[in-house]
Amino acid sequence: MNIVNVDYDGLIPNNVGLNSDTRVKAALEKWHLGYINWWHDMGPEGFQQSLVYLRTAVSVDPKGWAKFDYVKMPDYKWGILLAPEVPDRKIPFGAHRGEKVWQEVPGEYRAMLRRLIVIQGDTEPASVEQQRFLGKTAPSLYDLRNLFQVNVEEGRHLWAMVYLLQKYFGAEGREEAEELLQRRSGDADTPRMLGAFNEETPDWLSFFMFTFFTDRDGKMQLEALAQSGFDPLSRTTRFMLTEEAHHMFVGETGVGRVIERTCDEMKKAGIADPGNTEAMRKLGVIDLPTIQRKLNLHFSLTLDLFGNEISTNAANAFHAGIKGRFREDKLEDDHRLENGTYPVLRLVGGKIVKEESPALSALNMRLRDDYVAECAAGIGRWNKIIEKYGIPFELKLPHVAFHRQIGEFSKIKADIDGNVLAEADWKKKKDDFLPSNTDRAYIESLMKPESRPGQFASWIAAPKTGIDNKPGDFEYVKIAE
Ligand code: BYC
Ligand code: FE
Ligand code: FE
Repeated sequence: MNIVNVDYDGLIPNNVGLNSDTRVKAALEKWHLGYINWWHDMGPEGFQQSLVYLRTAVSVDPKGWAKFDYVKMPDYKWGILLAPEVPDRKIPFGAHRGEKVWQEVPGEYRAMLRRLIVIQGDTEPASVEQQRFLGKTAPSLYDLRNLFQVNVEEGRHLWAMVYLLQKYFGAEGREEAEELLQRRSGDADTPRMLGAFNEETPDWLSFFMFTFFTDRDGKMQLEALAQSGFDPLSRTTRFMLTEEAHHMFVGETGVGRVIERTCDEMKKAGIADPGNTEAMRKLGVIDLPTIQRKLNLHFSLTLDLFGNEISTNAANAFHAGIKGRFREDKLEDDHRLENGTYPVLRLVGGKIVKEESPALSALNMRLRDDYVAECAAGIGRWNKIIEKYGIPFELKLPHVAFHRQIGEFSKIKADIDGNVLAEADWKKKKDDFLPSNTDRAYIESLMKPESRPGQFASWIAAPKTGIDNKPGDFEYVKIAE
């Protein structure tokens, strides 16, 4: 069969030849029932009968892989799509560097691979659960559509991992696939696996911050897995990355539009001091210091997703050829890292210091550094908007030691500049750094739905262009009564 085109005939669109793989096909069709039940229970609240202008993957050709059309979300074609096989691909790093990539799970790495796939899989439905109430307060039909686009694609990402579990991990894999539908974000007894995916996404500014910061962790982790010597994992994550770009676009432009609206209102009202929160809140926009506090929260929560700075798990996964570095194939070194070192920020005698650590153990740190650099570039673009209005305010990334639950700095309290604080000082200053109850209540008060085509809530600017080049007043969601 043609690997670029997708078989759309069955229940599960795919380019993995599911029709001739009856065992896996039957397992997935059974899992599909559970998935749809999960979607109805934990997917977007309401709007299931509405027609949403969604993009669906219909090919894996990078030049034209998607089509746009009105779809009811439960009818979305959640397919299993692998990027085309790279002929003669070799394992790009680790002890097996240069050997032929694996098409089957190497026995010795089975447990490690399964764990990584399950963790990756767990985050996808978790994010949908976190975002499930946002539809009710969407600031426009354009944003509502983007939310649902992100949601259905995160659903597809779950499919991508479940396919690997069902195809390559036998009974254990089937069990894991079931459990992915059982855990619930924020649940006291059966929470999702990683901390940030049990947090709330209570409002749309959080949603935009989440898609900017947390989906970007998704991107980094997928990039690292796309390098994998286990070829089916590499191919499936490579295709996921094509979808991921839109999620980060939603986040970056979403926050950018909030900033623009705020600056515009400040200028019009002649408010010179960005710290004059009260005046800005009277105008129904989100003041820049509050945006900074939201940013501090989401950045710090997301840093925890990189795991410990020094990690044997990460070292083992690299050594095994299972999880590589960001753009491993573009890096020029021995790709084995058995000798080199890498600078790591550590806590030594209560102080934050940079230490050279064995490169292999420092791989989480390295991926996190690549991540921080991308975040910083995005924030630079947000600051350009503020600058354009001539407003004296600059958004900043907080120090990596700020507000951490995982790793070196989870044992201390630090401010956003990385100064270690005594517990009492932290308590006093916390509301300067993180959204306070008052901030949350204010933002919540703004969350009123706007469902007229082409109209936007008071606190956010219109986007520069439409989705799929649609005009400004396009009806992205036809809301069913
Ligand atoms: N929360 O050796 P360490 C996405 C545990 S997002 C709770 O440092 P490792 C998406 C750890 O499990 C991308 N526990 O860990 C975004 C270990 O426990 P065990 C998701 C944590 O393995 C938006 C112990 O601490 N994909 O796709 O080096 C929307 C020792 O830790 C946490 C992946 O994460 C935590 N944050 O690094 C939708 C890729 N951190 O096993 C989707 C797959 C660590 O000793 N996962 N622990 O009991 C991985 O590569 C790694 O598991 C991690 C952790 C990078 C997450
Ligand atoms: Fe995803
Ligand atoms: Fe995503």
